[in-house]
Amino acid sequence: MRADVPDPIVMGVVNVTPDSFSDGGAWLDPDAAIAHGRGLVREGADILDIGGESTRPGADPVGEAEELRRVVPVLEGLADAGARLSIDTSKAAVAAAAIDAGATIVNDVTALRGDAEMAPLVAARGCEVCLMHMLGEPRTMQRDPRYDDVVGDVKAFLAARLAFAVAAGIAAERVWLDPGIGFGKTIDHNLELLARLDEIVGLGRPVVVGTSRKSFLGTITGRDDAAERVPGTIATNVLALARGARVFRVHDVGQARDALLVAAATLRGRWAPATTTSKTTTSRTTSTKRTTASRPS
Ligand code: HH2
Repeated sequence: MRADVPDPIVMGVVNVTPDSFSDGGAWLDPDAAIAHGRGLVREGADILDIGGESTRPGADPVGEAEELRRVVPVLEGLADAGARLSIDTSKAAVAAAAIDAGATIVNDVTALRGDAEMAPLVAARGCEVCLMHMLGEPRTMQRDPRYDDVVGDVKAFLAARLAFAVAAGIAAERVWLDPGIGFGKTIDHNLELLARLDEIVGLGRPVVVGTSRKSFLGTITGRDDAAERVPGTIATNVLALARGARVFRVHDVGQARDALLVAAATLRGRWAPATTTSKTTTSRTTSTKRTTASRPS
């Protein structure tokens, strides 16, 4: 098989939260979060996705002032880190402050449904926006989720949200789409979405996948400790790449990046050597940085 595979884009997760499912509390201190983000860039992150509110199943919402207090110093501290910055929020005021601090991507897990000011903000500021599918809301989303056909339903939802964004003045070229793995989905739903991801890719926009360390991987492999779910994460990333996904949201950047580069080279039947630039401090592997653009069209 030889395929025209675009360069995978690695989005490293920086959770500035006390309660994220896999690393809650680890980076709540701004200096620790900034050091972590810089480490992810050394590991090869093209984008850093900074979030101040957990969306894990059952998570309680966070107030705007607290979310701002968590993320703004971290964004400011990472503005010169060497990666594009993404803000993981559904609040327009948080997104606006993040854009002022250097973010150029808004990752909205409500797909512009959570705050009526979000679509006009993204349109006016000209940033990229990731629109994610979620059934229900984080507090209740894992209570017996049901679909007619999960892939058809998620695809129709994303098409409708893309149309909404465009009608609100957001250029279609700036919209990324995400099936929302784990957001109101059973294990079977997640696997079906990954197996048929090419149907979501068929919408013609860059597809983001966020499987990293998620609980369905732990259930399949018997790994209760989220940090031990990296091989499972990588398996899903490589399969998603083969089905056309473009952006990979991961906690373990160096390992995912290496797997994606080798998988992309294999699918293409050609490769280019990456340049070793530094050793990472966070995962003890040799880190390299590519020079590819991280702005999909
Ligand atoms: N998953 C999480 C958060 N944000 N954004 C997108 N676009 N896609 C995802 O799959 C996605 C996301 C959940 O992961 P994490 O941030 O590690 O956990 P928490 O929400 O508990 O902070």
